[in-house]
Amino acid sequence: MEYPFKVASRYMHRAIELARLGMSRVAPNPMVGAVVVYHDMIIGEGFHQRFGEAHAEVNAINAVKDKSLLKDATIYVTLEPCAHYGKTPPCAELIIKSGIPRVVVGVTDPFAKVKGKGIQMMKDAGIQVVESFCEPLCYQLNRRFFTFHRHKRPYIILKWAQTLDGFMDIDRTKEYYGQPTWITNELSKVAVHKTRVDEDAIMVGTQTAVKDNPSLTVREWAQDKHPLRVLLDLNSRVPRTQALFDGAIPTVIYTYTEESSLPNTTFVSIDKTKGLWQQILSDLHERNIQSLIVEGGPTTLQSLIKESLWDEARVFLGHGFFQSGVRAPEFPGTMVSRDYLDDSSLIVLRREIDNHENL
Ligand code: AOF
Ligand code: ZN
Repeated sequence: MEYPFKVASRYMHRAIELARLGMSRVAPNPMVGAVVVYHDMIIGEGFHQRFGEAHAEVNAINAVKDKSLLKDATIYVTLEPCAHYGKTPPCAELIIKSGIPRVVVGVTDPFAKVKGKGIQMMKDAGIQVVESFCEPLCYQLNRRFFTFHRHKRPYIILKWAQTLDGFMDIDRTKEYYGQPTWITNELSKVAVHKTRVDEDAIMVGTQTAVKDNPSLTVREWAQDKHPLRVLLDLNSRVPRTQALFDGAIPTVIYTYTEESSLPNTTFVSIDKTKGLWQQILSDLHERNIQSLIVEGGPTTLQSLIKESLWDEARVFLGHGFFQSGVRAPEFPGTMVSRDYLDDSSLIVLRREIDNHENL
């Protein structure tokens, strides 16, 4: 069906803007926005505001003062209206009952209980449904949620800092262990901690745990939750004295060997004969982890890049040169943004940006 794209896309963009207002309050639900339009006028707006509370469509329809206008209105929703009785009744049913004759949907809901059923319910009731409208934008809005449901794994964000000449670290001898090498600046540090607040889990490999002794907690940004800490220590080479074993926050450790339990720390045995990442990522999926930041080191990052198991890379680019040391990965994807942080910058790369169906 032809659709008046220019005008209509403005309403979908507004719905996306509204959806974003739910950021960090709705997880593990997606961010969703809705706009009700009557003869090119917005007569109601809403978004999913908090996990467990009303869905976007409910708030948008409730906001319409003169309900008699609904019988000639269009509702724009960033995500397919739901078809299931969850914490709230189905939105598709609400739309049908409201008498709205036209629905413009951004993207189909990948959640097994919905997945096309909401759209079908509305079509069966005689509603005109426009599907996949501004789909790439609506997909990007909830890329963590989509990756989690479609691919049964968390959305993977690679993060590293490198010098202008492409090094992540100097060649450190043992006496320099325990202190991360300084590449960027204070502002970058704040940005890293902000990133941690937004994601569900954060992982490092053996070498980083040994050399840097990271605690992987959020310290430079106000937080009410810390991401789950994940350590990849297959051959149990990280000393128990390192910060990751302090039990301060929940921690998962993947290892080939059987391990005793420690407070707040879960050891998960990896089967050497099966795919490593497959086991780790499905275990994280079972733990309801929708997004994972991988903060190094080079071996862990390269391994994920080689397997194409990543979605986004955030590279903090410092202002100096090391001239020798540990090489950073080549930029693996397409650059989508660059933010300047004093004399450093944050470069964001994506593995796939256009054809999201194949992600
Ligand atoms: C919508 N509109 O605004 C949102 C939807 O536990 P519940 O009942 O809140 O349902 C959560 C699921 O509903 C969530 O996983 C996703 O599939 C869908 N979210 N659907 O029609 C909304 N937030
Ligand atoms: Zn709903």
